[in-house]
Amino acid sequence: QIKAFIFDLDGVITDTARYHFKAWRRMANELGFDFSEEKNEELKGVGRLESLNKILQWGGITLSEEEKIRLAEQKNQWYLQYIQEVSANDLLPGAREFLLATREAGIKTALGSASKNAIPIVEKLGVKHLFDVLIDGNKATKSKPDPEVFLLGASELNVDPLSCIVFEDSLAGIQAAKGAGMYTVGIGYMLPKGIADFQAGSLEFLTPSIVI
Ligand code: B16
Ligand code: MG
Repeated sequence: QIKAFIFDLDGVITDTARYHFKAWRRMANELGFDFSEEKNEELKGVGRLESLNKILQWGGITLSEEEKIRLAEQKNQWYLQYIQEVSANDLLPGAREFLLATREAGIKTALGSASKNAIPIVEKLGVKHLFDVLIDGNKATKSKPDPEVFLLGASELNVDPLSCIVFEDSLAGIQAAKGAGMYTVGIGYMLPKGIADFQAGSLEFLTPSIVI
């Protein structure tokens, strides 16, 4: 029996990927190379330092750990500037309604994000109170595809991982959810076919009873 829904943030509740892309690209450009939006797909759901390592590899650049930390910090400063203006208008279609319907159906809700900035973002979006539990990149130390973020969500909600459904837009995130033994709902159009147990373009035309 399904007791909880766990939601990824970026790509499911809101679209912060474009701001991450803008900031990482600015950093890459300063280092003298560029990368495409298609490549950016590989960074979705992946933590900050892992993302940086991938980008540096694409640019064929090797740096010391201190230099990497400095660059990751610089990228985050730019990212924080870009997300200043985030408001309820930036919720993806149907996100708020789906969260409300989930709670009305008596199903618990958790946020399961790799982002260290997830909590200020859900505050700006005005949906923080719709989550029973918030797991972000400060609580979860291992990046998706490690299942840690979702297992922590289940544990804080006090439900069996097998009673949870995860809503995810990224490949790393779907792999993380599967590793946690959870049923997966893929959101968006970027996932390879057949990866998630159930696939939908957005939360807009979903109801909790369709996915259970
Ligand atoms: P930060 P999610 C992830 O969020 C993003 O998809 C990913 O692109 C980003 O690098 C990661 O958070 C870390 O974000 O730099 O803010 O800590 O999809 O797991 O909600
Ligand atoms: Mg995501």
